[in-house]
Amino acid sequence: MKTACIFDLDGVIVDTAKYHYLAWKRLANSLGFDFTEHDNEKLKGVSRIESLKLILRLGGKQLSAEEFEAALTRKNGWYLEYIQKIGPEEILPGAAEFLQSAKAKGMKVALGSASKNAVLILERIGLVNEFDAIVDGNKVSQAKPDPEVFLKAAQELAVDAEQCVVFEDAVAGVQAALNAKMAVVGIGEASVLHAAHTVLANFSGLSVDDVLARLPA
Ligand code: B16
Ligand code: MG
Repeated sequence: MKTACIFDLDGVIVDTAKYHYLAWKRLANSLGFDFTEHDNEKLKGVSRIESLKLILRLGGKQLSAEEFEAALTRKNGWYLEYIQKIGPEEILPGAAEFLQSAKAKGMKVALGSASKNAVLILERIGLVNEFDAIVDGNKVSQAKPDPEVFLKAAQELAVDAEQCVVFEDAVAGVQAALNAKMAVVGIGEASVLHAAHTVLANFSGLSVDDVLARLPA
């Protein structure tokens, strides 16, 4: 029986990918190359460090260890600037209502995000007190598709992996949930997230019962 929901943050609860993109593009431009929205798709769910490695590969650029650290700090500074303005209006369609439907059913809810800015974002959008557990990029050492973030969330909720349903927008995140032996609902396009047990365009008009009915028992 499914008794817990674990939500990814960026791309599931809130659309912060566009702000990550603006900050990475600004960094790439400052290093002398461009970074397109198409390339940004590859960064969804990918940790900050792995994202920078990927961008540098795309730009054919190498940095010393000090320069690499400085670049991460610069990018995050710009990202924080961009997300200063976000509020509850940036919650993705139906996500807050869906979260409430899971809680009303007595399910436990956790956040499982790669972002080190997750708590700040949850505060800005007014959802920080809605979760029974928050596991973010500050609490894990292995990036998705490693299952660490979701296994830690299950541990904090005191439930077994098979009791959990993960909601993920990224291919790496779907794989992380499968690696954790959890049920996984993709949020986005079925053609991209085909490994998930089921895929929704978004949460609009759906309750947790609607979604549980679409999962294998
Ligand atoms: P930060 P998620 C991920 O969040 C984003 O999808 C990814 O683009 C970002 O690089 C990563 O968090 C790290 O974020 O720089 O804020 O620590 O989708 O796992 O909620
Ligand atoms: Mg995501």
